[in-house]
Amino acid sequence: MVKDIAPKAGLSADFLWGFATASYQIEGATTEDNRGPSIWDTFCTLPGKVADGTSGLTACDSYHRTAQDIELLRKTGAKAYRFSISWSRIIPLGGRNDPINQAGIQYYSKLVDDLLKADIVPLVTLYHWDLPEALYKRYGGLLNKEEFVADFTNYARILFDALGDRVQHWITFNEPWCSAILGYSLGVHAPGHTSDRTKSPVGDASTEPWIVGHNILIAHASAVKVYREEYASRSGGEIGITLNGDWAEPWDPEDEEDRVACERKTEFSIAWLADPIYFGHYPASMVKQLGDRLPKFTPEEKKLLVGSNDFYGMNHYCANYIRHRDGPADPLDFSGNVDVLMEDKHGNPIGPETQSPWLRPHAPGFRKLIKWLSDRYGRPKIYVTENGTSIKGENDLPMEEILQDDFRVEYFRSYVQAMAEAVAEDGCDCRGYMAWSLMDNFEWAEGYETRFGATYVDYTNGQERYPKKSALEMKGIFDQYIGKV
Ligand code: PNW
Repeated sequence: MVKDIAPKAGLSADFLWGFATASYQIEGATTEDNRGPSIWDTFCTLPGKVADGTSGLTACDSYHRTAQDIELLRKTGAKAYRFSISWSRIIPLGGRNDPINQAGIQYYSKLVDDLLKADIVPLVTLYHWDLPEALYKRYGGLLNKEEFVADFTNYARILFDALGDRVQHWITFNEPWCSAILGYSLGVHAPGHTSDRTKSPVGDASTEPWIVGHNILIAHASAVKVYREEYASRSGGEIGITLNGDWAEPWDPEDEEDRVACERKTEFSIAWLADPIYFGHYPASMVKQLGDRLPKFTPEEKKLLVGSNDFYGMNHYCANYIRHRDGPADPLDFSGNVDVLMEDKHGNPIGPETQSPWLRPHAPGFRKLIKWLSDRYGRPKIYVTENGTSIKGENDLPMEEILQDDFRVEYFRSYVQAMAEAVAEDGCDCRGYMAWSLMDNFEWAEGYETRFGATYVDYTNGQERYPKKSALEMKGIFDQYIGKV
Protein backbone atom coordinates (compact mmCIF):
# COMPACT_ATOMS: atom_id res chain seq x y z
CA MET A 1 0.00 0.00 0.00
CA VAL A 2 1.34 3.44 -0.86
CA LYS A 3 1.24 5.86 1.98
CA ASP A 4 0.47 9.52 1.34
CA ILE A 5 2.62 10.91 4.07
CA ALA A 6 5.85 9.23 5.07
CA PRO A 7 5.98 8.91 8.85
CA LYS A 8 8.86 10.75 10.53
CA ALA A 9 10.26 7.48 11.72
CA GLY A 10 9.04 3.99 12.35
CA LEU A 11 9.99 0.34 12.78
CA SER A 12 8.04 -2.75 11.78
CA ALA A 13 5.74 -4.45 14.30
CA ASP A 14 7.96 -7.54 14.43
CA PHE A 15 11.14 -5.51 14.99
CA LEU A 16 13.45 -7.41 17.38
CA TRP A 17 15.08 -5.35 20.08
CA GLY A 18 17.04 -6.42 23.09
CA PHE A 19 20.52 -6.64 24.54
CA ALA A 20 23.83 -8.31 23.68
CA THR A 21 26.66 -9.97 25.62
CA ALA A 22 29.61 -12.26 24.88
CA SER A 23 30.74 -15.45 26.61
CA TYR A 24 34.18 -14.45 27.86
CA GLN A 25 32.92 -11.08 29.05
CA ILE A 26 30.13 -12.42 31.30
CA GLU A 27 30.36 -16.15 32.04
CA GLY A 28 33.25 -16.65 34.45
CA ALA A 29 33.58 -20.32 35.54
CA THR A 30 36.52 -20.60 33.16
CA THR A 31 37.68 -23.94 34.51
CA GLU A 32 34.34 -25.51 35.32
CA ASP A 33 32.63 -28.47 33.66
CA ASN A 34 35.65 -29.27 31.47
CA ARG A 35 35.89 -25.90 29.72
CA GLY A 36 39.31 -25.63 28.03
CA PRO A 37 41.32 -22.41 28.13
CA SER A 38 40.89 -19.79 25.41
CA ILE A 39 43.44 -17.32 24.05
CA TRP A 40 41.86 -14.68 26.29
CA ASP A 41 42.54 -16.69 29.46
CA THR A 42 46.19 -16.78 28.45
CA PHE A 43 46.39 -13.17 27.27
CA CYS A 44 45.01 -11.90 30.59
CA THR A 45 47.87 -13.54 32.47
CA LEU A 46 50.47 -11.47 30.57
CA PRO A 47 51.53 -8.45 32.61
CA GLY A 48 50.27 -5.09 31.38
CA LYS A 49 47.75 -6.39 28.85
CA VAL A 50 44.57 -5.68 30.83
CA ALA A 51 44.27 -2.22 32.43
CA ASP A 52 43.32 -3.36 35.92
CA GLY A 53 45.16 -6.70 35.74
CA THR A 54 41.90 -8.66 35.76
CA SER A 55 40.47 -11.44 33.57
CA GLY A 56 37.21 -13.22 32.81
CA LEU A 57 37.78 -15.63 35.69
CA THR A 58 34.57 -14.66 37.46
CA ALA A 59 33.21 -11.80 35.29
CA CYS A 60 29.43 -11.52 35.85
CA ASP A 61 29.28 -15.17 36.90
CA SER A 62 26.61 -15.69 34.27
CA TYR A 63 27.52 -19.36 33.99
CA HIS A 64 25.80 -19.74 37.37
CA ARG A 65 23.35 -16.88 37.02
CA THR A 66 21.61 -17.37 33.69
CA ALA A 67 18.25 -17.36 35.50
CA GLN A 68 19.02 -13.88 36.82
CA ASP A 69 20.07 -12.72 33.36
CA ILE A 70 16.81 -13.93 31.86
CA GLU A 71 14.82 -12.33 34.68
CA LEU A 72 16.67 -9.11 33.94
CA LEU A 73 15.81 -9.35 30.26
CA ARG A 74 12.16 -9.88 31.17
CA LYS A 75 12.17 -6.85 33.40
CA THR A 76 13.35 -4.68 30.51
CA GLY A 77 10.68 -6.04 28.16
CA ALA A 78 13.36 -7.16 25.68
CA LYS A 79 12.18 -9.30 22.78
CA ALA A 80 15.60 -10.72 21.96
CA TYR A 81 18.96 -11.59 23.49
CA ARG A 82 22.25 -11.93 21.65
CA PHE A 83 24.83 -14.08 23.42
CA SER A 84 27.92 -15.92 22.26
CA ILE A 85 29.13 -19.46 22.75
CA SER A 86 32.45 -20.35 24.28
CA TRP A 87 34.07 -22.71 21.76
CA SER A 88 36.28 -24.29 24.43
CA ARG A 89 33.21 -25.22 26.49
CA ILE A 90 31.90 -27.20 23.51
CA ILE A 91 35.25 -28.68 22.40
CA PRO A 92 37.83 -28.02 25.15
CA LEU A 93 40.74 -28.57 22.74
CA GLY A 94 38.86 -27.01 19.84
CA GLY A 95 39.71 -29.34 16.95
CA ARG A 96 37.58 -31.51 14.70
CA ASN A 97 39.10 -34.70 16.09
CA ASP A 98 38.97 -33.61 19.72
CA PRO A 99 36.32 -34.76 22.20
CA ILE A 100 33.02 -32.92 22.51
CA ASN A 101 32.01 -31.74 25.98
CA GLN A 102 28.35 -32.55 26.62
CA ALA A 103 28.25 -30.30 29.70
CA GLY A 104 28.99 -27.32 27.48
CA ILE A 105 26.27 -28.23 25.00
CA GLN A 106 23.77 -28.72 27.83
CA TYR A 107 24.55 -25.32 29.30
CA TYR A 108 23.70 -23.47 26.07
CA SER A 109 20.81 -25.76 25.24
CA LYS A 110 19.18 -24.93 28.56
CA LEU A 111 19.89 -21.24 28.07
CA VAL A 112 18.07 -21.37 24.72
CA ASP A 113 15.14 -23.28 26.22
CA ASP A 114 14.83 -20.88 29.13
CA LEU A 115 14.94 -17.85 26.82
CA LEU A 116 12.24 -19.29 24.61
CA LYS A 117 10.10 -20.05 27.67
CA ALA A 118 10.47 -16.41 28.64
CA ASP A 119 9.41 -15.39 25.12
CA ILE A 120 12.83 -14.02 24.27
CA VAL A 121 14.32 -14.72 20.85
CA PRO A 122 17.94 -15.98 20.99
CA LEU A 123 20.54 -14.61 18.56
CA VAL A 124 23.61 -16.80 18.81
CA THR A 125 27.18 -15.74 17.98
CA LEU A 126 29.52 -18.65 17.35
CA TYR A 127 32.79 -16.76 17.71
CA HIS A 128 33.26 -13.71 19.89
CA TRP A 129 37.07 -13.81 20.15
CA ASP A 130 37.59 -16.69 22.63
CA LEU A 131 39.49 -19.14 20.41
CA PRO A 132 40.49 -22.37 22.16
CA GLU A 133 44.08 -21.91 23.29
CA ALA A 134 44.92 -25.44 22.09
CA LEU A 135 44.28 -24.42 18.46
CA TYR A 136 46.54 -21.41 18.76
CA LYS A 137 49.30 -23.64 20.12
CA ARG A 138 48.64 -26.50 17.72
CA TYR A 139 48.74 -24.62 14.42
CA GLY A 140 48.68 -20.87 14.98
CA GLY A 141 44.90 -20.48 15.21
CA LEU A 142 43.47 -17.85 12.87
CA LEU A 143 46.65 -17.67 10.77
CA ASN A 144 46.25 -21.23 9.49
CA LYS A 145 43.57 -21.24 6.82
CA GLU A 146 43.13 -24.96 6.14
CA GLU A 147 43.08 -26.05 9.77
CA PHE A 148 41.10 -23.11 11.11
CA VAL A 149 38.38 -23.29 8.46
CA ALA A 150 37.96 -27.04 8.99
CA ASP A 151 37.86 -26.74 12.77
CA PHE A 152 35.47 -23.78 12.80
CA THR A 153 33.14 -25.51 10.38
CA ASN A 154 33.13 -28.63 12.55
CA TYR A 155 32.41 -26.55 15.68
CA ALA A 156 29.60 -24.69 13.91
CA ARG A 157 28.03 -27.95 12.73
CA ILE A 158 27.97 -29.31 16.29
CA LEU A 159 25.99 -26.26 17.40
CA PHE A 160 23.63 -26.26 14.42
CA ASP A 161 22.96 -29.88 15.35
CA ALA A 162 22.43 -29.18 19.03
CA LEU A 163 20.49 -25.91 18.84
CA GLY A 164 19.37 -25.55 15.23
CA ASP A 165 15.85 -26.76 15.98
CA ARG A 166 15.33 -23.79 18.33
CA VAL A 167 17.76 -21.06 17.23
CA GLN A 168 16.68 -19.15 14.12
CA HIS A 169 19.33 -16.40 14.06
CA TRP A 170 23.02 -17.30 13.81
CA ILE A 171 26.04 -15.01 13.69
CA THR A 172 29.26 -16.69 12.58
CA PHE A 173 31.87 -14.14 13.69
CA ASN A 174 31.80 -11.03 15.80
CA GLU A 175 33.85 -8.15 14.41
CA PRO A 176 36.68 -9.79 12.44
CA TRP A 177 38.21 -6.30 12.17
CA CYS A 178 38.92 -6.46 15.90
CA SER A 179 40.33 -9.99 15.77
CA ALA A 180 42.66 -8.97 12.93
CA ILE A 181 43.66 -5.41 13.83
CA LEU A 182 43.51 -5.42 17.63
CA GLY A 183 44.81 -9.00 17.84
CA TYR A 184 47.42 -9.06 15.03
CA SER A 185 48.40 -5.45 14.30
CA LEU A 186 48.17 -3.42 17.50
CA GLY A 187 48.54 -6.45 19.76
CA VAL A 188 46.12 -5.06 22.35
CA HIS A 189 43.76 -8.04 22.12
CA ALA A 190 44.53 -11.76 22.27
CA PRO A 191 46.73 -13.29 21.02
CA GLY A 192 48.66 -10.01 21.10
CA HIS A 193 50.67 -10.22 17.88
CA THR A 194 52.26 -6.99 16.67
CA SER A 195 55.37 -5.71 14.93
CA ASP A 196 56.11 -3.61 18.01
CA ARG A 197 58.82 -5.67 19.73
CA THR A 198 58.39 -3.73 22.98
CA LYS A 199 54.93 -5.29 23.21
CA SER A 200 55.36 -8.78 21.80
CA PRO A 201 58.11 -11.11 20.58
CA VAL A 202 55.85 -12.29 17.74
CA GLY A 203 53.86 -10.80 14.91
CA ASP A 204 54.12 -9.04 11.56
CA ALA A 205 51.53 -6.28 11.39
CA SER A 206 52.20 -5.70 7.69
CA THR A 207 50.81 -9.10 6.70
CA GLU A 208 49.14 -11.03 9.53
CA PRO A 209 45.98 -8.90 9.95
CA TRP A 210 45.15 -9.34 6.26
CA ILE A 211 45.68 -13.10 6.44
CA VAL A 212 43.53 -13.35 9.57
CA GLY A 213 40.70 -11.32 8.00
CA HIS A 214 40.85 -13.51 4.90
CA ASN A 215 40.77 -16.76 6.87
CA ILE A 216 37.83 -15.60 8.99
CA LEU A 217 35.87 -14.77 5.83
CA ILE A 218 36.45 -18.25 4.41
CA ALA A 219 35.53 -19.88 7.74
CA HIS A 220 32.34 -17.79 7.84
CA ALA A 221 31.36 -18.82 4.31
CA SER A 222 32.16 -22.45 4.97
CA ALA A 223 29.90 -22.55 8.06
CA VAL A 224 27.13 -20.76 6.15
CA LYS A 225 27.30 -23.41 3.41
CA VAL A 226 26.89 -26.17 5.99
CA TYR A 227 24.01 -24.36 7.65
CA ARG A 228 22.17 -23.73 4.42
CA GLU A 229 22.66 -27.23 3.03
CA GLU A 230 22.02 -29.20 6.17
CA TYR A 231 19.86 -27.11 8.49
CA ALA A 232 18.18 -24.01 7.10
CA SER A 233 15.83 -25.97 4.89
CA ARG A 234 14.60 -27.86 7.96
CA SER A 235 14.37 -25.03 10.46
CA GLY A 236 14.03 -21.93 8.26
CA GLY A 237 16.65 -20.01 10.20
CA GLU A 238 19.09 -17.37 8.97
CA ILE A 239 22.82 -16.75 9.29
CA GLY A 240 25.21 -13.86 8.77
CA ILE A 241 28.37 -12.17 10.02
CA THR A 242 28.65 -9.17 12.34
CA LEU A 243 31.01 -6.38 11.27
CA ASN A 244 31.94 -3.33 13.29
CA GLY A 245 32.45 0.08 11.76
CA ASP A 246 32.36 3.74 12.64
CA TRP A 247 31.11 6.61 10.51
CA ALA A 248 33.70 8.89 8.86
CA GLU A 249 33.25 12.67 8.51
CA PRO A 250 35.82 14.79 6.63
CA TRP A 251 38.20 16.79 8.84
CA ASP A 252 37.87 19.59 6.29
CA PRO A 253 34.61 19.19 4.32
CA GLU A 254 35.92 21.74 1.78
CA ASP A 255 38.87 19.50 0.96
CA GLU A 256 38.10 16.96 -1.73
CA GLU A 257 41.00 14.80 -0.55
CA ASP A 258 39.50 14.52 2.94
CA ARG A 259 36.15 13.53 1.47
CA VAL A 260 37.82 10.83 -0.62
CA ALA A 261 39.80 9.77 2.46
CA CYS A 262 36.52 9.17 4.34
CA GLU A 263 35.38 6.73 1.70
CA ARG A 264 38.77 4.99 1.73
CA LYS A 265 38.74 4.74 5.54
CA THR A 266 35.26 3.17 5.47
CA GLU A 267 36.44 0.73 2.81
CA PHE A 268 39.48 -0.28 4.90
CA SER A 269 37.35 -0.79 8.03
CA ILE A 270 34.09 -2.18 6.72
CA ALA A 271 34.15 -2.95 2.99
CA TRP A 272 37.37 -4.95 3.56
CA LEU A 273 35.19 -7.66 5.09
CA ALA A 274 31.81 -6.92 3.51
CA ASP A 275 32.74 -6.50 -0.18
CA PRO A 276 34.00 -10.12 -0.44
CA ILE A 277 30.67 -11.34 0.98
CA TYR A 278 28.55 -9.26 -1.39
CA PHE A 279 30.87 -8.92 -4.41
CA GLY A 280 33.56 -11.61 -4.10
CA HIS A 281 36.55 -9.26 -4.00
CA TYR A 282 38.34 -6.71 -1.81
CA PRO A 283 37.86 -2.96 -2.38
CA ALA A 284 40.11 -1.50 -5.09
CA SER A 285 41.53 1.05 -2.64
CA MET A 286 42.89 -1.78 -0.49
CA VAL A 287 44.31 -3.76 -3.39
CA LYS A 288 46.06 -0.57 -4.50
CA GLN A 289 47.61 0.22 -1.11
CA LEU A 290 48.36 -3.28 0.16
CA GLY A 291 49.32 -5.02 -3.09
CA ASP A 292 50.48 -8.59 -2.56
CA ARG A 293 50.06 -8.35 1.19
CA LEU A 294 46.32 -8.73 0.66
CA PRO A 295 45.55 -12.42 0.06
CA LYS A 296 43.69 -13.41 -3.10
CA PHE A 297 40.48 -15.42 -3.28
CA THR A 298 40.57 -18.62 -5.31
CA PRO A 299 37.61 -19.06 -7.68
CA GLU A 300 36.12 -21.62 -5.25
CA GLU A 301 36.50 -19.24 -2.30
CA LYS A 302 34.84 -16.48 -4.27
CA LYS A 303 31.91 -18.70 -5.07
CA LEU A 304 31.61 -19.77 -1.45
CA LEU A 305 31.66 -16.19 -0.22
CA VAL A 306 29.37 -14.31 -2.58
CA GLY A 307 25.90 -14.15 -1.11
CA SER A 308 26.90 -15.78 2.19
CA ASN A 309 24.97 -13.28 4.35
CA ASP A 310 21.26 -13.76 4.98
CA PHE A 311 21.53 -10.49 6.91
CA TYR A 312 24.15 -7.89 7.70
CA GLY A 313 25.05 -7.82 11.42
CA MET A 314 26.04 -4.25 12.21
CA ASN A 315 27.99 -3.23 15.30
CA HIS A 316 28.24 0.53 15.57
CA TYR A 317 29.36 2.91 18.29
CA CYS A 318 30.72 6.22 17.06
CA ALA A 319 32.20 8.46 14.37
CA ASN A 320 35.53 10.14 13.60
CA TYR A 321 36.91 13.02 11.59
CA ILE A 322 39.18 11.80 8.82
CA ARG A 323 42.12 13.74 7.37
CA HIS A 324 44.03 12.47 4.35
CA ARG A 325 47.76 11.91 4.61
CA ASP A 326 50.18 12.93 1.89
CA GLY A 327 52.85 10.55 0.70
CA PRO A 328 53.00 6.77 0.62
CA ALA A 329 51.24 4.69 3.27
CA ASP A 330 53.20 3.11 6.11
CA PRO A 331 53.43 -0.68 5.65
CA LEU A 332 51.80 -1.03 9.08
CA ASP A 333 48.86 1.23 8.19
CA PHE A 334 45.41 -0.36 8.35
CA SER A 335 43.11 2.66 7.94
CA GLY A 336 43.78 3.74 4.35
CA ASN A 337 46.56 6.27 4.95
CA VAL A 338 44.46 8.73 6.94
CA ASP A 339 44.47 10.38 10.34
CA VAL A 340 41.56 9.29 12.52
CA LEU A 341 40.67 12.29 14.68
CA MET A 342 38.21 13.35 17.36
CA GLU A 343 38.14 17.01 16.27
CA ASP A 344 37.57 18.72 12.94
CA LYS A 345 39.70 21.44 11.34
CA HIS A 346 38.21 24.08 13.64
CA GLY A 347 38.71 22.06 16.82
CA ASN A 348 35.05 21.03 17.16
CA PRO A 349 34.76 17.59 18.78
CA ILE A 350 32.73 14.92 16.94
CA GLY A 351 30.98 14.12 20.22
CA PRO A 352 31.42 14.17 23.99
CA GLU A 353 34.12 12.12 25.71
CA THR A 354 33.28 8.72 27.18
CA GLN A 355 35.35 6.31 29.27
CA SER A 356 36.54 4.63 26.05
CA PRO A 357 39.27 6.64 24.28
CA TRP A 358 37.97 5.53 20.85
CA LEU A 359 34.29 6.25 21.46
CA ARG A 360 32.63 9.65 20.88
CA PRO A 361 28.85 9.45 20.40
CA HIS A 362 27.59 11.02 17.16
CA ALA A 363 24.10 9.70 16.34
CA PRO A 364 23.77 11.32 12.87
CA GLY A 365 26.64 9.08 11.74
CA PHE A 366 24.57 5.99 12.55
CA ARG A 367 21.84 6.99 10.10
CA LYS A 368 24.44 7.88 7.47
CA LEU A 369 26.30 4.59 7.84
CA ILE A 370 23.10 2.52 7.66
CA LYS A 371 22.32 4.32 4.40
CA TRP A 372 25.90 3.85 3.14
CA LEU A 373 25.66 0.09 3.76
CA SER A 374 22.20 -0.09 2.29
CA ASP A 375 23.29 1.69 -0.90
CA ARG A 376 26.52 -0.26 -1.34
CA TYR A 377 25.15 -3.73 -0.65
CA GLY A 378 21.73 -3.55 -2.26
CA ARG A 379 19.52 -2.84 0.73
CA PRO A 380 20.41 -5.88 2.85
CA LYS A 381 18.34 -6.87 5.84
CA ILE A 382 20.23 -5.36 8.78
CA TYR A 383 20.34 -6.43 12.40
CA VAL A 384 22.13 -3.93 14.58
CA THR A 385 23.89 -6.47 16.77
CA GLU A 386 25.63 -3.95 19.05
CA ASN A 387 25.29 -0.27 19.89
CA GLY A 388 26.07 1.41 23.19
CA THR A 389 28.40 3.58 25.18
CA SER A 390 30.57 3.84 28.26
CA ILE A 391 30.40 6.98 30.40
CA LYS A 392 33.41 9.00 31.47
CA GLY A 393 34.16 8.40 35.15
CA GLU A 394 31.12 6.14 35.67
CA ASN A 395 33.11 3.60 37.67
CA ASP A 396 34.15 6.24 40.20
CA LEU A 397 30.57 7.27 41.07
CA PRO A 398 28.52 5.92 43.95
CA MET A 399 26.04 3.26 42.91
CA GLU A 400 22.97 5.50 43.23
CA GLU A 401 24.46 7.85 40.66
CA ILE A 402 25.57 5.05 38.36
CA LEU A 403 21.96 3.89 38.22
CA GLN A 404 20.89 7.32 36.92
CA ASP A 405 22.77 6.92 33.63
CA ASP A 406 21.13 9.75 31.71
CA PHE A 407 24.11 10.02 29.35
CA ARG A 408 23.49 6.43 28.22
CA VAL A 409 19.72 6.95 28.02
CA GLU A 410 20.30 9.92 25.73
CA TYR A 411 22.77 7.90 23.66
CA PHE A 412 20.24 5.10 23.12
CA ARG A 413 17.41 7.56 22.47
CA SER A 414 19.32 9.46 19.79
CA TYR A 415 20.79 6.36 18.15
CA VAL A 416 17.47 4.50 18.01
CA GLN A 417 15.86 7.57 16.49
CA ALA A 418 18.66 7.79 13.90
CA MET A 419 18.04 4.14 12.97
CA ALA A 420 14.26 4.65 12.78
CA GLU A 421 14.84 7.59 10.43
CA ALA A 422 17.13 5.47 8.26
CA VAL A 423 14.25 3.01 7.94
CA ALA A 424 11.36 5.42 7.43
CA GLU A 425 13.04 8.19 5.49
CA ASP A 426 15.97 6.51 3.73
CA GLY A 427 14.20 3.22 3.01
CA CYS A 428 16.75 1.01 4.79
CA ASP A 429 15.77 -2.43 6.06
CA CYS A 430 16.64 -2.64 9.78
CA ARG A 431 14.95 -5.55 11.53
CA GLY A 432 16.59 -5.67 14.92
CA TYR A 433 18.68 -3.78 17.46
CA MET A 434 20.71 -5.21 20.35
CA ALA A 435 22.06 -2.73 22.86
CA TRP A 436 25.58 -3.32 24.16
CA SER A 437 25.38 -4.47 26.81
CA LEU A 438 22.81 -6.17 28.99
CA MET A 439 25.11 -5.56 31.95
CA ASP A 440 28.53 -4.24 32.91
CA ASN A 441 31.13 -6.86 32.05
CA PHE A 442 34.76 -7.64 31.28
CA GLU A 443 35.64 -4.92 28.77
CA TRP A 444 38.65 -6.76 27.32
CA ALA A 445 41.88 -4.76 27.62
CA GLU A 446 40.02 -2.12 29.65
CA GLY A 447 39.11 -4.67 32.33
CA TYR A 448 36.19 -3.86 34.62
CA GLU A 449 36.89 -0.14 34.95
CA THR A 450 34.95 0.63 31.81
CA ARG A 451 31.26 -0.15 32.12
CA PHE A 452 29.05 -0.61 29.06
CA GLY A 453 26.07 -2.10 30.87
CA ALA A 454 22.47 -0.97 30.96
CA THR A 455 22.64 -2.87 34.24
CA TYR A 456 25.10 -2.24 37.06
CA VAL A 457 27.04 -5.28 38.24
CA ASP A 458 28.43 -5.09 41.76
CA TYR A 459 31.68 -7.02 41.42
CA THR A 460 32.48 -6.62 45.11
CA ASN A 461 29.23 -8.17 46.24
CA GLY A 462 28.38 -11.47 44.57
CA GLN A 463 28.00 -9.95 41.09
CA GLU A 464 24.57 -8.64 42.06
CA ARG A 465 22.71 -6.96 39.16
CA TYR A 466 20.92 -3.59 39.44
CA PRO A 467 19.19 -2.23 36.32
CA LYS A 468 20.27 1.30 35.43
CA LYS A 469 17.79 3.83 34.10
CA SER A 470 18.82 2.95 30.53
CA ALA A 471 17.75 -0.70 30.97
CA LEU A 472 14.32 0.39 32.12
CA GLU A 473 13.81 3.15 29.52
CA MET A 474 14.63 1.06 26.48
CA LYS A 475 11.13 -0.32 26.04
CA GLY A 476 9.67 3.19 26.09
CA ILE A 477 12.18 4.29 23.48
CA PHE A 478 11.21 1.45 21.13
CA ASP A 479 7.47 1.79 21.78
CA GLN A 480 7.62 5.21 20.15
CA TYR A 481 8.66 3.70 16.84
CA ILE A 482 7.58 0.07 16.64
CA GLY A 483 4.47 -0.57 14.60
CA LYS A 484 4.30 3.07 13.48
CA VAL A 485 5.25 2.45 9.86
C1 PNW B 1 32.95 -4.36 20.62
N1 PNW B 1 37.59 -0.11 18.86
O1 PNW B 1 34.34 -4.21 20.61
C2 PNW B 1 32.78 -5.81 21.04
O2 PNW B 1 32.02 -6.59 20.16
C3 PNW B 1 32.34 -5.99 22.45
O3 PNW B 1 32.75 -7.23 22.91
C4 PNW B 1 32.87 -4.84 23.29
O4 PNW B 1 32.67 -5.02 24.65
C5 PNW B 1 32.17 -3.59 22.79
O5 PNW B 1 32.40 -3.38 21.41
C6 PNW B 1 32.59 -2.32 23.52
O6 PNW B 1 33.95 -2.05 23.33
C7 PNW B 1 35.06 -3.14 20.17
O7 PNW B 1 38.68 0.08 19.48
C8 PNW B 1 36.26 -2.88 20.82
O8 PNW B 1 37.27 0.59 17.87
C9 PNW B 1 37.08 -1.89 20.39
C10 PNW B 1 36.73 -1.13 19.30
C11 PNW B 1 35.54 -1.36 18.62
C12 PNW B 1 34.69 -2.38 19.08
